[in-house]
Amino acid sequence: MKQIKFIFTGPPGAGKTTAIATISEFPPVSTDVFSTDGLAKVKEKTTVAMDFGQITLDNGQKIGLYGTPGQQRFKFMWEILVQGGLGLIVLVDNRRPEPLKDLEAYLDNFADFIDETDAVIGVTCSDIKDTPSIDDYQELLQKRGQVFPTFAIDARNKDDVLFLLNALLTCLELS
Ligand SMILES: Nc1nc2c(ncn2[C@@H]2O[C@H](COP(=O)(O)OP(=O)(O)OP(=O)(O)O)[C@@H](O)[C@H]2O)c(=O)[nH]1
Ligand SMILES: [Mg+2]
Repeated sequence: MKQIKFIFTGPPGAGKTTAIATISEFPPVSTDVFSTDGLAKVKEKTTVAMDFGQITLDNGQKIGLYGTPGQQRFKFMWEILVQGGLGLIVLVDNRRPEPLKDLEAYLDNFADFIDETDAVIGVTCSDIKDTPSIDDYQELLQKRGQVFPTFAIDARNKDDVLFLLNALLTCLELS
């Protein structure tokens, strides 16, 4: 059975590297380096190229888990990473000043890929800041005519990340 490829994207600190590490069946390949810019105040390290992990479903299907860098300056990697991808997981960090705008920016940046595939959205860090609410995200998506499943998740929690993954598999009719 051929491995399928899912891509995790979203702003810096949203939890892409963490989510992949949480569910990968082997320690993921990581390209994190110490942050040298403003992000250093928020977290020590940032992804400069990609994350790569893997999970095998009960039916034997292997899913490659690819994480993009969040920072705009590594945007050139995004197009490379989506090649051959089957679905997109957008993580949004509710702690950031304008999470709804973050979501819009990532949906716009990955618009071509989403047109060909499908997406789900995970809102992280709602334990720290509970606004915007999931209803606010859904309202925005409805306005855009892009009604993707949206859930509050903690990227450190295996069940939460698996739930998101399963939602994407269901959308793609792979489960
Ligand atoms: N409190 C809280 N912390 C979270 C949650 N989800 C993730 N985190 C933490 O947020 C941070 C996310 O960091 P990364 O996984 O490196 O984020 P990233 O999206 O890969 O960031 P870049 O590679 O810089 O784009 C980690 O310190 C996680 O432990 C959550 O739901 N609640
Ligand atoms: Mg990362």
